[in-house]
Amino acid sequence: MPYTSVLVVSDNETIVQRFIELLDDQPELIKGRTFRFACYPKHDSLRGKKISGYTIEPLDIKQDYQELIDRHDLVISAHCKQIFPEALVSSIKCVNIHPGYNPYNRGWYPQVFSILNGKPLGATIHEIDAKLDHGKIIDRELVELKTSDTSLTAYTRVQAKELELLKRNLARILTGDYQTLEPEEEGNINFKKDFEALRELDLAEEITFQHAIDRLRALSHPPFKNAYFIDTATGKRIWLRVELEEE
Ligand code: 0FX
Repeated sequence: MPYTSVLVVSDNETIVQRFIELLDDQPELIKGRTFRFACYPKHDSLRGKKISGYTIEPLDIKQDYQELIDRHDLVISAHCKQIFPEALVSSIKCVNIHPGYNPYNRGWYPQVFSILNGKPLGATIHEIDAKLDHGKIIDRELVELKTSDTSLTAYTRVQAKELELLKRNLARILTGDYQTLEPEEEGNINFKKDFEALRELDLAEEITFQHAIDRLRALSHPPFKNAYFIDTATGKRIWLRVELEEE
């Protein structure tokens, strides 16, 4: 069944910009349907922003989901930080673009955890069900993780892959004309608190260089200040990140 009233919710400026560019480049995608773009109400740089002919509206999904059910037949989450209520995902088709290779390292910052646990990294487009990054897979592809990668260099590759998958699948998603694949296992999931727990380095911890380098490159994502240790002289945090260069 072709969808005609599409809501795209995103809190990621690059993804939303590219999504709109894709619609501008392929006018057949918008023919016969309306698109509306929204973000988290407190997203200061996206809220109210005009991109091409679209204005990014503030939207509180938890509060306004009934209106979404009444007004739209397809919701696409393109890095939306709000969790979709079960009533929403069970009433209308909801699709998610995820910067990881489901079902591995579902949830927060997949490339950070792939660097640490060696699980596959990639990008996935999937139907949303009641669990996080869990529903039937529409398309996914692996992204190479190099020994010299930091979170930033891996993420750059993942984001390019997400956009490639979006380009390849958007027309099919809009017409509902696609096959799905069940994730082969439940996989694993990481939350924001798991990322936060990695940030403080214990100067007395004895680990191998391998582990230390992996921890530091997983936390190196400029301009963010992620990894730190406490300076015993001043009691203040000292931030650090690494750069790796292949021969
Ligand atoms: O939009 P996004 O790339 O993705 C995150 C989740 O990883 C994803 O699973 C979820 N579906 C989506 C709604 O939110 O996150 P971001 O734009 O906040 O950050 C991008 C990268 O930047 C992240 O992978 C790691 C890095 N980063 C970000 C922040 C805010 C840091 O290293 N430190 C930070 O403090």
